[in-house]
Amino acid sequence: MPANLTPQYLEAEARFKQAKTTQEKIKALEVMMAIIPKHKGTEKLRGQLKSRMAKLKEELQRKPTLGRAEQAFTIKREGSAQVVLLGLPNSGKSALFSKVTHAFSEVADYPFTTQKPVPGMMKFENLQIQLVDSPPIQLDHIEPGLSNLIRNAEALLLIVDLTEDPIFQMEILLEVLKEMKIRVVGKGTAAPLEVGWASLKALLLGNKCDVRNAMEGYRALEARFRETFPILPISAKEGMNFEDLKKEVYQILGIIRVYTKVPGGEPDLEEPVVLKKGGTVGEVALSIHKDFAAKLRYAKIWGSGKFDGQMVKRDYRVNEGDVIELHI
Ligand SMILES: Nc1nc2c(ncn2[C@@H]2O[C@H](COP(=O)(O)OP(=O)(O)OP(=O)(O)O)[C@@H](O)[C@H]2O)c(=O)[nH]1
Ligand SMILES: [Mg+2]
Repeated sequence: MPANLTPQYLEAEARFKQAKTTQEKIKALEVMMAIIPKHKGTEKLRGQLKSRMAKLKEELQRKPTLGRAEQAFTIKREGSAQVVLLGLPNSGKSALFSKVTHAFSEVADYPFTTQKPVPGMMKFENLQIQLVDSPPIQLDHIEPGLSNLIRNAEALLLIVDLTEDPIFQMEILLEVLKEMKIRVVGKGTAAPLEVGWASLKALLLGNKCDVRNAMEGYRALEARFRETFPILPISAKEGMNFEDLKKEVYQILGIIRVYTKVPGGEPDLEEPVVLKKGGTVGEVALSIHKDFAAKLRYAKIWGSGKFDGQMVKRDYRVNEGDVIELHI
């Protein structure tokens, strides 16, 4: 007997696949279990969902046995995305972090100042993006927990000091990431991953561009990496290029913002619904409430449609800035 899964179910399943943390997986699975059609054809699948849920809950129970060091490296995601700052000692990670987030992380002229990850929020237009400052990368020692911290994030900022052989620093960063089985993707899309590997988008930042001769380092860095990474020169100290930095971070995250409104009302442009590029009307509804997604009949759309207020179905792919009126 065919399962005849509904689009709502498939959306919830897509969420499940995208979920990164155990908690997120449980949440998505709950939705799947609630809306899966209950008939003979889905019996086996329902059984599988149930045992998957049991395993996830068990996993959650087990979590507190993580080592202390690893616990310190577990940062709860807040805002629209989590972005981790990585770099060698003294490259200026904490200086940048403190300036853009206004959260506190000690800055000092000696290396290994930062010993634990520190979260803070960076405002970009109407979004809050979480940045995580991290301890420095070294060739001979990888902090336990760092790999997980990175894998749970959406993107990386690779920070190099332009006054200290930036190409060499970047090579070390890439080497250490490779050891952790983390592939960084700058420009373009990468080939499929091998089992056990993770892939993250990354932006390369050449810091301390306020220092004399730093731009020489930048030009060398650019010549070497411009084909593979988006690169920006910045000065954490002087706040140079911060606007471009925020825009680039938004770009590499691959997310879009849409706005919902009620019939006859105005959209709240301060409260975007954030989706992955390619997200659908159905996903917009799901992000509001699972019942909403289940009952959705159609939507009206302003922005990317052929005309204002055009009627679209749940599988319609929304675009950045669209205003959507959901009808149930
Ligand atoms: N001139 C200049 N100095 C900077 C800049 N950013 C950071 N610094 C200096 O570089 C030193 C290291 O800065 P931190 O922000 O502590 O570097 P970090 O990468 O967090 O260092 P660790 O925590 O040890 O890994 C400090 O003396 C900062 O004042 C910059 O843009 N320009
Ligand atoms: Mg630091």
